[in-house]
Amino acid sequence: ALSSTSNIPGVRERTLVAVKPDGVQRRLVGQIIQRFETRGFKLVGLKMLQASEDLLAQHYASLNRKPFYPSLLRYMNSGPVVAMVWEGHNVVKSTRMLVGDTNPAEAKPGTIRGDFSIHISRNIIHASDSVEVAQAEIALWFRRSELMEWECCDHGSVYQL
Ligand code: IDP
Repeated sequence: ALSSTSNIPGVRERTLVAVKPDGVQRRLVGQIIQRFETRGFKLVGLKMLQASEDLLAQHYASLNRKPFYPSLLRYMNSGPVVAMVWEGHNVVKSTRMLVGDTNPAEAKPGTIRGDFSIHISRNIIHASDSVEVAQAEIALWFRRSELMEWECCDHGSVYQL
């Protein structure tokens, strides 16, 4: 049964999610993880860390000319973050939908940002915005040995019988 359900295209897609320092401070880690679990996605990596300036500079390299870049790095470096890798069909796009608009004022109720945050400079969570970016971000944040290969027992119920 595992081999047939694993043939669904893109079922091994992965994305990087990080609860930012404000989300950790506000004790939202559990509720955030619960949304991904109840949706049916599979957790394949999880750790708490204090992100270094070097890691953050690489992670946000594409934003390094933005006026908010210095304060963004200070914010992300201000305390521990919880980084995770979630796996499943279409997980990158579905996660962006779960997370909501970058600006919480635009994020719909029901999304993580829309339910738990107010201002763009403290929007509690990061999620990769494309499959290619996700691959690069996972490689940046996690060692291969920190990523688990495992089969969820409910795989067939989540995808197909
Ligand atoms: P994303 O996190 O939704 O992918 P990006 O545009 O990649 O959005 O921006 C990365 C992060 O930079 C945002 O999540 C937010 O924390 C911060 N940021 C983006 N735009 C602004 C801004 O105009 N003011 C302050 N912080 C911002």
